[in-house]
Amino acid sequence: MYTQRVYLLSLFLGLALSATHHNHNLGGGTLITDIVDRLWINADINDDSELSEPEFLREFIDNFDRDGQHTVSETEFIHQWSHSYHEHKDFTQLVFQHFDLDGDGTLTESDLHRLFNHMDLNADTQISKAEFTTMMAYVFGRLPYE
Ligand SMILES: [Ca+2]
Ligand SMILES: [Ca+2]
Ligand SMILES: [Ca+2]
Repeated sequence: MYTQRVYLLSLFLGLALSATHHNHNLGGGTLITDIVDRLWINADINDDSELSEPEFLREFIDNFDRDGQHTVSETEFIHQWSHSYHEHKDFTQLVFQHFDLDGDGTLTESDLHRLFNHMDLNADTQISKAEFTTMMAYVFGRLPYE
């Protein structure tokens, strides 16, 4: 009886672990969809379930920029992102590298303008939750498995 219970428990844990992998779990029960939900609450100022470019710039430049230079360093980004969304540092670094399109180590309006157009898959000048989730899942897919 005891052996059977241990067997069932390990079977359950094995299933739970493989399920979390498929659900893009980032530790502490955080899923990409949770991050996008939280981001929307912060960034979607007019509450229309879409991110306009001004909303997007406001969220990632004004909100992340701590020294008022209107640019965001990797340190500022990791600090604010882990504070607002989750603390998986490897993933946060990949998100930063994905956002920093010209690869100079700083996020500027020019990076985010280009990123916005990349993410806007249906070219309606708005980022939907689905478009944002697609981008996040793409970045997550680049995370090396531990
Ligand atoms: Ca909006
Ligand atoms: Ca840059
Ligand atoms: Ca769109």
